[in-house]
Amino acid sequence: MKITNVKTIVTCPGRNYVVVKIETDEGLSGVGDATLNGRELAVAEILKEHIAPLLHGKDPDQIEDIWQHIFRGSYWRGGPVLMTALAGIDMALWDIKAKKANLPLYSLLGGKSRDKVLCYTHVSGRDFAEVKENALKYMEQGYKALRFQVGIPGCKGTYGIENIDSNNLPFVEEWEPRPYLQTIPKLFEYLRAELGTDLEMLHDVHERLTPVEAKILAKELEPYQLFFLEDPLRPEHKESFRIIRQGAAIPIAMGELFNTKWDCLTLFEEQLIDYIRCDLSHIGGLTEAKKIANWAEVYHVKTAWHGPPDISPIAHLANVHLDLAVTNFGIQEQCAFAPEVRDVFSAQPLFNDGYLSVAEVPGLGCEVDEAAAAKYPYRRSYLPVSRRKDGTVQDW
Ligand code: EZ4
Ligand code: CO
Repeated sequence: MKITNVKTIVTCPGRNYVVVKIETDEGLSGVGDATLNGRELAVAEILKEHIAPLLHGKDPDQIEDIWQHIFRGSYWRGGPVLMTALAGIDMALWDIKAKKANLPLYSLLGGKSRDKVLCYTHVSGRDFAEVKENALKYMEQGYKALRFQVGIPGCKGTYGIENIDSNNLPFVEEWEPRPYLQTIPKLFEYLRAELGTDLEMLHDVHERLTPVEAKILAKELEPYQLFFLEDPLRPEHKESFRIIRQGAAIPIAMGELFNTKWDCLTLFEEQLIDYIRCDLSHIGGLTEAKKIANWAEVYHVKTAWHGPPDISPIAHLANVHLDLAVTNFGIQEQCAFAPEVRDVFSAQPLFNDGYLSVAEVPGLGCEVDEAAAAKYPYRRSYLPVSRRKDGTVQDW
């Protein structure tokens, strides 16, 4: 089999997505997700101009070789733009391989280790009561795990609380650590009292704290037994996680801003985290994520792959195929998509009573309707920017 065409499809059914479609001389094709929120056209251009020409005539069976060729063979390596482009190629190649074998993708990744995968979704609110009301709706749908964010008094546009996308320029949020650190432990005290002890509860710090602030928060959250505390620190200095680890008995999750397996090195080897939550679309796809999952197993680290609405159903399906296969699966982040997404993408993971699964069909299980995709043209969009009250740029 030979690759005859590598298409890049940019579409905006509710929000922007970048799809890679690889076609072959045998008529089989595969799709991958190459969406990088707020950097969509940079990825599309690297795919069209620099990567697609390398693949024509190649055997799509040779995924590892193609992966290494794009990653190392071109000398310049890594970073979110290149690794997202590589992820799109990688997923599309796995899709072709599984379709050719006439097997669901999870089968090629080792086969099912479980029947279904525990998932969580995002719950937020302007105040504690609104968070609780929203949580009850999800619990009625069967959710057994929920991630909680809440409005912080005196701050503006706090993460997870309101629609912060702008088509023109980034929305500027205002954030301060003191009210945040005072509010979050009280939120979980309230939620445990109101919602009980069975529900798994999670919280995303979104890289906003300093190591000692994170240690204080982790310690104060101990009594509420969170499933995990997500992304407490910026991703650059991994040794900082030692400070949190030594200070609190609370599971720590990290990884959505990582771009290669080497980002996991210190965190794994020093056992500084409990859940690795890389984004399959930003870390070079299934090939790299499978290696990370297998390596994590050695250190008792479980998986919790990133699953936000700003990556497409293709990446969400890739998540669940890998979740079904690896032995050290932890939990899967899951989100509702805009209704228009169904016009373009034929499938999403199947939700039932708090768990996800995939349809028993060959490949990843998703086709992309190119004519429908063309009806939703790209719209420029930015992630928000967060600033302290004095104007200093702060991690969002
Ligand atoms: O803010 O994917 O855990 N999920 C997250 C996400 C990220 C977005 C950034 O594009 O932190 O909602
Ligand atoms: Co997150």
